[in-house]
Amino acid sequence: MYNVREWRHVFKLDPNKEIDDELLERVCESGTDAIVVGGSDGVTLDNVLELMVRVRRFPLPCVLEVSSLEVVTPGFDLYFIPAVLNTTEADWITGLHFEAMKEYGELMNPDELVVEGYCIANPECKAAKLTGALKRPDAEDISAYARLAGHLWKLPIFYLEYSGKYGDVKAAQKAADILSETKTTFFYGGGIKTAEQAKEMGQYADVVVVGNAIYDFPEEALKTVTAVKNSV
Ligand code: 1GP
Repeated sequence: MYNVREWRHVFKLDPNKEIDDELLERVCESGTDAIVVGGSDGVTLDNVLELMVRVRRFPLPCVLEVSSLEVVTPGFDLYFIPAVLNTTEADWITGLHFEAMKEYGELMNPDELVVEGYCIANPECKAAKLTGALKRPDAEDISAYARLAGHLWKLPIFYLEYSGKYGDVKAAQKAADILSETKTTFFYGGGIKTAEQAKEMGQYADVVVVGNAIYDFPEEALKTVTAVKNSV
């Protein structure tokens, strides 16, 4: 069984975006610790399955980040289940999770399920609009959400999500301090376009997530793996 605590870097691939075989091979052989399949828009069972089969040819963990019940399918190593800490809509905290347990609970292997406590810090991103996380948390709020995830709920993952926008490094540093005393793994994702940014966030986050840059700036995105792994 894979242990996210040992990871430093992951690439998040969007099933709704095109990636050719050559780039996919370079991404999967880059030394990244895992591929997370997930997105907020146009994610279907068909495009999830297609991407899973292509990633599966490579010997690294392949994770589905579940954004809707329709795309849940066997075949992934792990299933990341987001619970949005800073939403006002209960559906995104326990509502959809309850439906999933009711519908598929008996079929699921609990060892493969990993809850991510999401703090969505960029209210302009699609995930924020979709889940009703519309108030921008400041650094103090982010610290409180980190405590909520790490100290109170003791979740496996705290995910500071700035999707599409590079985040507040000081806030990440404070969250890292808080979570260093816990068993919660700190994921940072959002707006990483360069190796320098990856290295900067990699000083604080346990795991740095790189998404859009794979499609927009592939050469630079590939350099983020070594940058994170060399950051301390
Ligand atoms: C999105 O955190 C990930 O869920 C990565 O964000 O696409 O901005 O790299 P970017």
